[in-house]
Amino acid sequence: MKIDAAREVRTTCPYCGVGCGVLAKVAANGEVTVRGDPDHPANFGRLCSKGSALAETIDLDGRLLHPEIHGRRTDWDEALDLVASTFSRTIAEHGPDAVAFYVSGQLLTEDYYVANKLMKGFIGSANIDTNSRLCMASSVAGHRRAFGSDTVPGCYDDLELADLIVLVGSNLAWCHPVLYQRIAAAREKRPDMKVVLVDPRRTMTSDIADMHLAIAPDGDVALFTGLLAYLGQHNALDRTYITAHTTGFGQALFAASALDLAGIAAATGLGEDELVSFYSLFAATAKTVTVYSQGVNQSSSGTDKVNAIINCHLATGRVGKPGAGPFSVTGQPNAMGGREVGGLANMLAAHMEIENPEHRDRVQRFWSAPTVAEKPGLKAVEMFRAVADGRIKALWIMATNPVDSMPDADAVEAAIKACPFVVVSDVLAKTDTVRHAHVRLPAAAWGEKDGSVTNSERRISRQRAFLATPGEARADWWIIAEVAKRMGFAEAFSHASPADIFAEHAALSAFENDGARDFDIGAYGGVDAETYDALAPFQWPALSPGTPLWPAEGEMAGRPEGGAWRRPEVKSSRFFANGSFYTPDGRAKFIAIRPTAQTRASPEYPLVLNTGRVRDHWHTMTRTGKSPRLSQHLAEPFAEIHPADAQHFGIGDADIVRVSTEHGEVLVRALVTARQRRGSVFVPMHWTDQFSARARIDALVAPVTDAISGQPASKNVAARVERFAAAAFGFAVLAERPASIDADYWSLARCAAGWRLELALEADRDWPDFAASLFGADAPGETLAYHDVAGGHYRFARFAGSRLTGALYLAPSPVAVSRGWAVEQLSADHADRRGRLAIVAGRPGGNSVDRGAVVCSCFGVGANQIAEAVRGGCVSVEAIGATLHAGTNCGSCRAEIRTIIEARRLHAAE
Ligand SMILES: Nc1nc2c(c(=O)[nH]1)N[C@H]1C(S)=C(S)[C@@H](COP(=O)(O)OP(=O)(O)OC[C@H]3O[C@@H](n4cnc5c(=O)[nH]c(N)nc54)[C@H](O)[C@@H]3O)O[C@H]1N2
Ligand SMILES: Nc1nc2c(c(=O)[nH]1)N[C@H]1C(S)=C(S)[C@@H](COP(=O)(O)OP(=O)(O)OC[C@H]3O[C@@H](n4cnc5c(=O)[nH]c(N)nc54)[C@H](O)[C@@H]3O)O[C@H]1N2
Ligand code: SF4
Ligand SMILES: [Mo]
Repeated sequence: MKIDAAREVRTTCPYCGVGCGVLAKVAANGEVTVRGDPDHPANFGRLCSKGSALAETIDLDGRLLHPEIHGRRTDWDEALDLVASTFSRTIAEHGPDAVAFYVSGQLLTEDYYVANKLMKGFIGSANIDTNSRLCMASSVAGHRRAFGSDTVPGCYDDLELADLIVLVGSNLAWCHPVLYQRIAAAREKRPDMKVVLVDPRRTMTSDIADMHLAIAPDGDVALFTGLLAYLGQHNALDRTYITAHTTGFGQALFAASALDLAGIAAATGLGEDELVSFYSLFAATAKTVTVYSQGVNQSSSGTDKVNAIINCHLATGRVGKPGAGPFSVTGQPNAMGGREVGGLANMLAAHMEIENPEHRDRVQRFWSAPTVAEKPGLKAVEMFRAVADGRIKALWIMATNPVDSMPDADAVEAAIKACPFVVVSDVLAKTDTVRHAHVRLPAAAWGEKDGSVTNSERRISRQRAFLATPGEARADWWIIAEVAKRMGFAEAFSHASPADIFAEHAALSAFENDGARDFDIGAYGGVDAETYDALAPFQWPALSPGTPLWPAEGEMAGRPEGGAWRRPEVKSSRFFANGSFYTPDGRAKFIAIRPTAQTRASPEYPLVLNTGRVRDHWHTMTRTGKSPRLSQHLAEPFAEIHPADAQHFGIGDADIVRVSTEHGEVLVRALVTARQRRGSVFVPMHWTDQFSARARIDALVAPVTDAISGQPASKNVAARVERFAAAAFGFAVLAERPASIDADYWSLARCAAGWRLELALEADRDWPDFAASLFGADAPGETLAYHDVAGGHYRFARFAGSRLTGALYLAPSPVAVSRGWAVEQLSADHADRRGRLAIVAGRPGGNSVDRGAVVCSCFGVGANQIAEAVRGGCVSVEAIGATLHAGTNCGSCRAEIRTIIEARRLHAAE
């Protein structure tokens, strides 16, 4: 496609489900800049730290640029022929269920649509599942149980209109930062607005919370069944609504009342007074939105958690009203789009059901397909089990990294290795998954591809290319369609462009719909290329012209308030405002759920392992790991542990610890903090074999799933933590990435002029040898070394001309060298030889101040600098911003700045 370099291209951020609009521009010299799109209704110009750093992640370093078969470069024809013929042969010999696709919420809707069409309509199996199984499956199942459809009723405006926002298992400040900022801004305008946070950890999101309930792991079902019982006991029900619009209330209330308040307190680990304050606040506040995310979904009781929450909203009639409703916020940029096309193994396209013969028939006719899958396919965890035991013989993985992100990840890796035929489409040449592929297909990356994505509030936005596609990379939809053609389905996969595919997808959504299905974007059925190109963000539904604007009562189940989607002046739509739902009787269903307590800890594994995200990294770091800015916020994998537990297990801050479960172990840095709940340990999901010696946390996660949704319980695994007895600790900076690192613990992070490396070793080594292996034995340059054999200290620096190419510090205890200072030495000029000794000494020379751990990634401001400014009289986030700029660009670090200010204040008051 032709790229106009001078123009700013309107596109969408490829990270989280907030779906922020981005303006991207390529300057004449090729330099790319991005800024928030002021006109996009998700972000109105704001971007978080990850969105702001997008330009740093689009270089071609590490990109897969050519198709490969068994590691050998080949051309597209050979690669596509091999994929098509192997899939066809496997299907002919073993049936359609012997093949599978494992896809991703990071595919664009058009890619996803084609993949699903090929598997369900033409191969005739439903063995296509997606990483959304690990992410949104419990919400999908909960919505379908309650509403009869997978519908998110509300919109972002509701977060600004609410008087109470309950955040359950959501670290919004770090994971949906722009929504967090919208809430923070609304709260500043309306200080009466209340926020409650339900999370075992006191995350940065607690910065806007009036109440933090540090709930016991998986205590949520008890918390919300307890709330339903409380609403019943305190006359806080909307009886008119319950009678007119719902079924099953009696049984739900009865089941919920199984425990009294003391029982709920025991099951949630919360005080009765805390429970009553939360319950009475909820009861008294009509405009309440409950936002929930992975602390809810990723649980063996995930679907029940979702329905326990929805039950409370139905009982108070708080669904689909301005400022009120349950709100499942989606993680990936196109988690919602994937649900629309039916990318989950148990769904059909366009929100139709695989178990429904009428739906199957309709989809088959629409596609003119030879067949259609007749039963749900294997869900992710089952799918990889089937790969392991040989039932699945050909597997195609697209835009996801299961060797790192699936539970029981070592078993998943072994299954992939043993599978006779594995195809991976990815943008990178080397990930923990790509390395096992027989066929590697180079996909076009963000910035190069065209299509659409749907965000958490059902808003469809275009992603538009602003960069030329490098090498032989191709869009995912093209790759899939080419394979389909070679499998003999040319006619059905003759789409010429994403616009063509979108037009078909939109037409299917309206096909024989007549108000029976929530997902309807018939307004765009058969859309032409020009209209598609200019498509402004819009929310679904968007009905075809001619569909009645004002539905007759009972006819248009669940359609948004007053036909809002057709009135241009109404910017946001809500479902279910009229109280009718997509169930057969049009009523929402209460689900009877009994409160339960869930403990997994055992004497052998006395702690609960909780896993999740950090502010500046995205999943398996394939993109954020390229950005020096984003890599300095948290540069190492860590285990967050409460001080009392740390003491009990003999662990000091900055020790290396071994976290283990029945399934595996990792080595990570200990981060001792009272923000953690006692009895729990939190390890982020981001670090892979590409960035650390042994930190793939999913190797530790049990493949336990929710019985209804099949979603893994990634946040509650019985675990043990022990101090790793290191004989030596090390730190290094390197201009080039080392070819290999031979150490028990290592962690590598990108920095401005190279890499920084943390090390720990169980036994001493020959340190000069070690330095040679790290920096290359034959690399040219002058070296300086200092070796205190008795004291166990070793320091080494290498220079090429006036540049430092590497420095290494080893000691028997954690190395105290300033990281910020050492990193800066890689870009400094060292022509003056007298200064070089300071590098080996490892001390900041003279008057340079160590800025400490980086808090503000946009301006590179560290914790020590902020603390210093607080001492100097800056006592508000605004004052820090005025002095240091910190927190004044994307604002993602404002909560952390406030924490530093408060810690200093407390310190001063002591
Ligand atoms: N920076 C960043 N942002 C992201 C992503 C990223 O990788 N990095 N990924 C995106 C994706 S795909 C997703 S799905 C979202 C996820 O967004 P979130 O769900 O907000 O993120 P997590 O860190 O996975 O988990 C949220 C919280 O659940 C808590 N939790 C654990 N167990 C329980 C429990 O039993 N009950 C309750 N109530 N809480 C519990 C954890 O302590 C954690 O703080 O983030 C999206 N945004
Ligand atoms: N323990 C634990 N495990 C978890 C979670 C947790 O909280 N705890 N969270 C789960 C959740 S919610 C999620 S969403 C998953 C995420 O887990 P994954 O999906 O495995 O993680 P990513 O790093 O996003 O992987 C995306 C891959 O797609 C590639 N890619 C990027 N763009 C494109 C493209 O346009 N086309 C193609 N073909 N490839 C592309 C990237 O290089 C990368 O290899 O992890 C899940 N796993
Ligand atoms: S909040 Fe941040 S990561 Fe999410 S879409 Fe917006 S800019 Fe991207
Ligand atoms: Mo996710």
